[in-house]
Amino acid sequence: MIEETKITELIVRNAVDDFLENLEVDVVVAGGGPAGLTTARYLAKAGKKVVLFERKLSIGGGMWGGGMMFPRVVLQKGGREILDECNVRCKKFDDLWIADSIECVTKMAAKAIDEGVKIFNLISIEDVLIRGVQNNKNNKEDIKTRICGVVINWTAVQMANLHVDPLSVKSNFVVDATGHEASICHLVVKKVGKLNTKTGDVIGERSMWAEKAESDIMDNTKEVYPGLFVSGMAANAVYGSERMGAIFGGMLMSGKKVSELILEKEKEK
Ligand code: 48H
Repeated sequence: MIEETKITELIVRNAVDDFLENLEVDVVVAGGGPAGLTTARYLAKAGKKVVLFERKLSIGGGMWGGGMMFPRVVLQKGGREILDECNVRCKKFDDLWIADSIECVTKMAAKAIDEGVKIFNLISIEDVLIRGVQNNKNNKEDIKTRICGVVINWTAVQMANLHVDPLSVKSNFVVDATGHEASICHLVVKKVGKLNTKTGDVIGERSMWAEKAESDIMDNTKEVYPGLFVSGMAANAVYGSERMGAIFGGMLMSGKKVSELILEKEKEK
């Protein structure tokens, strides 16, 4: 017999259990676009406990739409190799590859989940947790602030503009993979302090120049504030580099790079 209240109980208990299991993690990834999915997948593969929060109903960010709704993305060699690991089929044209954007999102997400990434959709990161930590072990006065988690709420609460207080999740590191918006970096500037950019602020992205944007993104992928890293399009927005259009190799390579930087940082601890 299918009892309606049993369906309800199974859903609520299971979802709450998952939530409670992820209150303290190694890394929180903000945003489930190509950069966030790649970052999270590599970290989980390396054995880290990773949670990804996506504010929309579906993950995939700007990848679904390909280029101007033609469902294809272009990649260079480094990006194609990352897609290969997810069994995405690519066709080669000279030194570029092309892939179906829908196949990319679905297979990248499946691979990330298989590696152990926990994805929560419909949840927006609306603030960060900060703590003062001793910078120099010989000087108790030398304190620096560090990001050590995120403050979350249902996207529906934000959309309805309801006054509902949020909850939080602790982590060793947070990755801003929120795309053009760089929404976590913006809120850090507003509430916490200066980023390590030239102006201390989110500089903002520049007009399209694919070659330069794809090269800059690798330099821009780094720790932007203690405990906070930036990856994907957000990296170029934060550091004032160009946009690249529908070439996605940089997003994937940036996601891979940020995972390596975090793993190095974890070793230093
Ligand atoms: C939870 C959030 C929040 C928040 C935003 O936009 P994305 O696809 O970002 P990337 O960097 O993985 O990929 C960028 C690419 O899609 C793109 O736009 C390119 C290549 N543009 C080039 C050009 O010239 O235009 O994904 C970011 C995700 C989205 O799904 C957002 O919904 C989500 O982050 N997000 N999730 N809490 N505060 N803010």
